This record gives sequence, C-alpha cells and structure tokens, in this order.
Amino acid sequence: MAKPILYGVNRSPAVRTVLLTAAAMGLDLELKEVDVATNEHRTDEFLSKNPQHTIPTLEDGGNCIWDSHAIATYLIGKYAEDDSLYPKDLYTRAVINQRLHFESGVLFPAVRVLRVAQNQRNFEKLQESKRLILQAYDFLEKFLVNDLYMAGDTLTVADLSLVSSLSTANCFFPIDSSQFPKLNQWLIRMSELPYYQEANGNGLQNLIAFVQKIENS
Ligand SMILES: N[C@@H](CCC(=O)N[C@@H](CS)C(=O)NCC(=O)O)C(=O)O
Repeated sequence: MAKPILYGVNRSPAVRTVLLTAAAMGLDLELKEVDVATNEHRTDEFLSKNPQHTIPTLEDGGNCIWDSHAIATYLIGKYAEDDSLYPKDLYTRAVINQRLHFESGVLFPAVRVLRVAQNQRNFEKLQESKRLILQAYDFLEKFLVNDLYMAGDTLTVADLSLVSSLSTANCFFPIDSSQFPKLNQWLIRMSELPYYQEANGNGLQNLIAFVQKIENS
C-alpha cells in the first residue's frame, strides 16, 4: 500500500503536529517539501490539492486533507492500532477536541502575532502578543492542574498538537517555570518522548536557524 504523502516543511509547527502523530503511531509518511518561503504552496498543482494553500496537507489514497488537527485525527482513526491517542469515549474526546481548538484558535494565532511583531520590531504589537501568549500559558497551566497530560493522565493527540506550537512559543518567549511549573514540567515530559527530537526538535532548530538568517540579512 502506498504511504500517505505529507506536504510541507518541518519548520512549521502544524507540520510537526502531523510528524509527531505519525511517529507516535509508528506510521511511515512520505514527506514532500512544499516551502511557503519560496511560494511553493501557491503553485497551481498545490492549489488543486488545497485551495487554502496551507501546510500541512496530506494526500492519502487520492484524497487531500488539510489542517493539522483534521490530518492528525484522520491518521489515528485510519492507521493507529488502538484509539489511545484519540479515545472514542465521548467526554474524553470532547476534552481533546477543546484542546485542539485551543491550539488552532488561541495558541497558534498568538505565536503568529508574536513572530510578526518581532519581525517588524513593532513594540506595541509585541506587548499585545506577549499578553496573549502569557494568557495562553496561564490557560494551559490550568488545563494541567490535575493531570500529567493535556487531556488526562495519558498522552493523546491534544499533547502532540499543543507541543508543536508551545515549544515554538517557548523559543521566542520562554516559559517562566516559577510562574508556570506544570506547563514547564509537561514540556520537559514531552521532550523526553523517544521520537520528539526527530519529529519536533529538528524542525524547531530549522525554524530558529531560518529566523536568525532573516534577522542577519
Ligand atoms: N490551523 C492550520 C494552520 C496551518 C498554517 O497556517 N500553516 C502555515 C505555515 S505554519 C501556512 O501554511 N502558511 C501559508 C499560507 O497560509 O498561505 C493547521 O493546523 O494546519
């Protein structure tokens, strides 16, 4: 059977969510580079797969799916040996879905605003983005109040999604471990996953190098 094809580059947090999910399941993906920095996501060929021109985009059995959350949950449903990463229990799944929407609607946009403000050296925007990121850190600290992971005491897709953008945020606006001890511990726990470096750490390093190159040019 042909491997599912993942389009994107691992600098992107959303791409890393899919890489982490595949790694957690032991699923082999074929990674095809589509770099937004060189507009490869705007070609007619790519737009025919995803008119919204976002990475990650997945192609599997002739079907195209985009948005990391949709891709990750699809891959688990189709290829995972069991449902532990995305349990079918309705309440557990509702909590996981809330965390996924939080990543999509709150954390990822806050990181994006922070990066734009840093690039533009826009002080006012920077202050506002830091306020939003701190608020997101505070919410995440509260999500963890009784649990080791973002949706209970076992690893789920909620963790794999949130760690991609949280680890990115942490590079550009580090988490204060005295203010957010549980969040800091969770990030350490996540970084100890055997596949973390390959699926998230390498892309994060590529992103930092990419940003430094732009800043020095
Ligand atoms: N919520 C989306 C975000 C995807 C996204 O915005 N990806 C960025 C790269 S990190 C992108 O494709 N930007 C290019 C564009 O939107 O044209 C997901 O989780 O997949």
